[in-house]
Amino acid sequence: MYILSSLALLFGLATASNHVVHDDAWQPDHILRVTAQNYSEACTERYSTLVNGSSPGPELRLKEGQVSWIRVYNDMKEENTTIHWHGLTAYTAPFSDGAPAASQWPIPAGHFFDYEVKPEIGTAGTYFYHSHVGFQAVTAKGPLIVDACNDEPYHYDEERTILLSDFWSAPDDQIVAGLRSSNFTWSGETEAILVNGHSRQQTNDTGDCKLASIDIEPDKSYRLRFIGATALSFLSLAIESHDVQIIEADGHYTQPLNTSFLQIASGQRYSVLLAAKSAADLHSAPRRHFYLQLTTLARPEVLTNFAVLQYPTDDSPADLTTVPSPPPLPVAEIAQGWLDYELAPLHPDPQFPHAHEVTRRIVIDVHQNVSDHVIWLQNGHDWVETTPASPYLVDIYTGRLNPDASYRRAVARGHGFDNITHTFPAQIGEVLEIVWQNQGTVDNGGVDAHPFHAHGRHYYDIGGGDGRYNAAVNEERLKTAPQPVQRDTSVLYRYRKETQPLAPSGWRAWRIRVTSAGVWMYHCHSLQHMVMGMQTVFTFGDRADVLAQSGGVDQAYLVYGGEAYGNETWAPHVQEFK
Ligand SMILES: *[C@@H]1O[C@H](CO)[C@@H](O)[C@H](O)[C@H]1NC(C)=O
Ligand SMILES: *[C@@H]1O[C@H](CO)[C@@H](O)[C@H](O)[C@H]1NC(C)=O
Ligand SMILES: *[C@@H]1O[C@H](CO)[C@@H](O)[C@H](O)[C@H]1NC(C)=O
Ligand SMILES: *[C@@H]1O[C@H](CO)[C@@H](O)[C@H](O)[C@H]1NC(C)=O
Ligand SMILES: *[C@@H]1O[C@H](CO)[C@@H](O)[C@H](O)[C@H]1NC(C)=O
Ligand SMILES: *[C@@H]1O[C@H](CO)[C@@H](O)[C@H](O)[C@H]1NC(C)=O
Ligand SMILES: *[C@@H]1O[C@H](CO)[C@@H](O)[C@H](O)[C@H]1NC(C)=O
Ligand SMILES: *[C@@H]1O[C@H](CO)[C@@H](O)[C@H](O)[C@H]1NC(C)=O
Ligand SMILES: *[C@@H]1O[C@H](CO)[C@@H](O)[C@H](O)[C@H]1NC(C)=O
Ligand SMILES: [Cu+2]
Repeated sequence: MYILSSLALLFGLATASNHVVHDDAWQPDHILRVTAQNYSEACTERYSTLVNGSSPGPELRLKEGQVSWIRVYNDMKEENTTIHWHGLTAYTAPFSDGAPAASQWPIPAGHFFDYEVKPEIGTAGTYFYHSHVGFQAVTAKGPLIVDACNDEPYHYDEERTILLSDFWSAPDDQIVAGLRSSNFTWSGETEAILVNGHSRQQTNDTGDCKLASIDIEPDKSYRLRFIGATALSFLSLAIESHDVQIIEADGHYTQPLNTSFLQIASGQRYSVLLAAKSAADLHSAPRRHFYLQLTTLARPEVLTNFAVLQYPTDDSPADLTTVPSPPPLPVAEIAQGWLDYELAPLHPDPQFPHAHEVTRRIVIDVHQNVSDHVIWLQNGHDWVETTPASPYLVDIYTGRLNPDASYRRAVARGHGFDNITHTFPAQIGEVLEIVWQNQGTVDNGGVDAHPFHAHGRHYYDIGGGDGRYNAAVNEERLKTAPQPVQRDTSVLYRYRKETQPLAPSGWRAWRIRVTSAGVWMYHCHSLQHMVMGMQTVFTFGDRADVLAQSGGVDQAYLVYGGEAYGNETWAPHVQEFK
């Protein structure tokens, strides 16, 4: 490793970063290798994008306050890839958020990229990583756990990670082509709900797929980390004869909240405490395994799948090829607005932005329309990876995108949206209230639920409800509720299956202090909806704010396949920012 002191900086600014060649003498903290290959899940072989050869990929454990370098190899033959560290506020290093066309050029096939990831102090909790390109994240993902540098506030003997995902037998390219086609072809509903990559639909299925088994021991306490890494499914889950206590949502500790079930949407995470049964109680129980039952919510079809919570036994462990029928628990229905105005932060946050601090309210109407193809629109606009010619963050550094001019246009239009750059620009110091307003589809008034996810800093989730958002009414409701929790993904419920075209049918409201300069995607986390345009981009700060944070950057990052991206014969020229 040597320092490139002679490299000319693009903007002649003092820089906070070191210029380093990541050659053979340099070691990343973690390595992830992305491939595309045939892979069997749910008793079916499918051509899938995988991390380290499996789905989910390996669990990463990072420490809060500490920089980790994660090298991601794109070992595919044709496709681009990126990895997004879902839930981490990735503003300590530009280009490391993993959002193609927003914060970085994608990693070309045959290349690799070194991500600089630093979880902030106070963000210990449950996350995941996933590709942000096309439909790859249906399989290309894995758990990411941030460990605390000090004592955790809750105590437990052991922990288990439970990552939930979806399965389609059609490959990614076929699903994307169908969704983007003028001859629209829906992917179909999920064919299986996978628990840590395992699922079996029927006892009589042919193949060696099995139910997932989660081993626990009597008299111990467990932290179960649930990760909603589904592509589409919004799930209800419950464990036979075990109640749990929620202690964490999206990387933030909460006041303990007892519940007999969880609802978890694509992109959300919850940690719960589970007290295992005592040896004495188990002795009188009819069996030593209990089913975890998962049901899809708010979709035209209901799918119920299972996993097993297994206590030690000498004679009769659960047969993991037997699918319980009928389901041991009642099949769940949706609880609209679940935990809204109920979940409380473990410690109230003095930074919570109150109503009188709000500088701008941005209402984003979302609905589906059919033009030359079927699209999801935000205030009349769809956004997909190919919308900008080059990534916005790159354009801010090169001066091609002027967030200031974009901000002035957006404010003049009154929507908060700049229709030239297709961004929602915001200035540092603003306090935004962002309202996602659900509407019936233009053709038949259909309504869907959408898990909206924010990159960058988390927002305060100030609630949700039916109809159209009314700030005064919501403010009254907040007065009797605990302080809102911070989250990175929350559900825009639909409240009904259909209404009149464009009629308001549910809202979700967020507040955020604009502090971290950068380019942050705000989007529905359903992969199908993303492919159909349900994505937006916020830019925080102007060019000077971005440069003040990072210093100048090299050309190496500013072109597709540039010198910051390594390959078989090229050691990447990297800037280490923090
Ligand atoms: C992924 O696989 C590579 C080798 O293919 C290995 O070096 C690396 O440690 C693996 N990553 C994790 C997080 O296990
Ligand atoms: C993957 O499986 C399909 C059919 O299941 C087969 O046609 C194809 O050749 C396989 N691809 C590879 C790379 O093994
Ligand atoms: C990979 O990304 C580049 C830059 O965005 C784009 O031009 C190219 O078409 C992409 N390749 C594929 C196979 O999608
Ligand atoms: C449209 O898609 C359907 C379903 O995949 C297919 O049967 C039909 O042939 C397609 N039509 C055209 C014109 O491509
Ligand atoms: C498998 O079982 C399901 C119901 O559990 C039944 O509908 C189906 O016909 C069975 N398939 C075969 C091949 O026996
Ligand atoms: C929550 O559950 C725990 C453990 O079962 C119990 O001790 C506690 O009293 C419950 N709290 C409430 C508010 O019900
Ligand atoms: C829906 O799409 C049609 C066809 O592109 C267009 O004429 C109409 O204005 C759109 N309506 C809305 C509300 O977006
Ligand atoms: C942008 O919006 C303005 C005002 O709303 C409108 O006059 C203009 O035509 C729009 N431009 C584009 C490219 O959509
Ligand atoms: C590897 O990267 C270097 C530097 O960007 C580039 O000149 C070279 O063409 C790349 N090799 C391949 C095979 O893409
Ligand atoms: Cu959606």
